[in-house]
Amino acid sequence: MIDLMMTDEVRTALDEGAPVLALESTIISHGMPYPQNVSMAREVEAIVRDHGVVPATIAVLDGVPRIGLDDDGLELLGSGEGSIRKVSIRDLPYVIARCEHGATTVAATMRLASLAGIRVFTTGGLGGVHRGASATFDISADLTELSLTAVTVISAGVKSILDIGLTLEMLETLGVPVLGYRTDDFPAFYTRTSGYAVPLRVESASEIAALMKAKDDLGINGGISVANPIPESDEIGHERIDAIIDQALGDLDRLGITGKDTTPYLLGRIVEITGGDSLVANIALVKNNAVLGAAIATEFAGLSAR
Ligand code: PSU
Ligand code: MN
Repeated sequence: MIDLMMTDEVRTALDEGAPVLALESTIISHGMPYPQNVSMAREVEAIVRDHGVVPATIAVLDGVPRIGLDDDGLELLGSGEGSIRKVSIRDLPYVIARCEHGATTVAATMRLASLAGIRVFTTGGLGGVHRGASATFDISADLTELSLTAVTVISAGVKSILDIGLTLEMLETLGVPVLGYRTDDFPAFYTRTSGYAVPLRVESASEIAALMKAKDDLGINGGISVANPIPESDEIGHERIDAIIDQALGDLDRLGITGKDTTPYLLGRIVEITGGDSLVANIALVKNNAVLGAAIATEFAGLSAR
């Protein structure tokens, strides 16, 4: 088994069966500008602690998978963009073997969380099927990982830089429960609605924990996607964000950017075009997801203790 380096706080909580919530690091290194990314990471950890749950931000530093980071670790991830590789599943063995730093995507964070024994994980947005994927085959490994690894991932849905309809179809094919938290409409990150119906609606964290347990008891592999809409007060309207996303996608095409650089480029470009408004929304929805993630981790720890 690979050696994982855990903070004392995380190790103690896991030993005691106390709730732990995993947090991802690509969102820090490649999803937001410095220094807002580092303050976001610190604030999210504080929110999780305020809810009585131990936060475990996950990344690879000097080739060592880290489960829980100290302040210096967060600062390094946030400020060292060029030297920090974006690490999805396929990249994990590479950065570990080469003793490099890596910021983990949803897929890679899920896998490391699961190896550590953590079952609940909060992020901003999920990767998915990119627009035009019928030609490019660009489908995030986040989706395949959700079919394999038993971690519940709380996100604000899927950005319309992706093909939301195809992403939902793919999740159905992969057997992944997609739960809308108090919503009938699948959220689209900056907006509370996408126009696509949410496959399964839930009302509470305890309902989600019960569903996790039922899935375990059935022996069904894989994770769960919980879609939690951005708070109304932080939403960016459809009229505005749709046009901006189209503009950013046009710029992407013109520059010929493809593959793993696609999502980081689009996120950065959207921040530029909105004059920072998209960043404010992004930070708000991550905090909102952390609150729900902490509640689910608490409920699931309660069920497991019985
Ligand atoms: N969506 C966001 N912010 C992000 C990402 C997605 O709103 O930071 C990141 C996540 O780490 C996600 C990854 O796992 O992008 C997906 O990248 P790719 O499509 O290359 O798999
Ligand atoms: Mn991709």
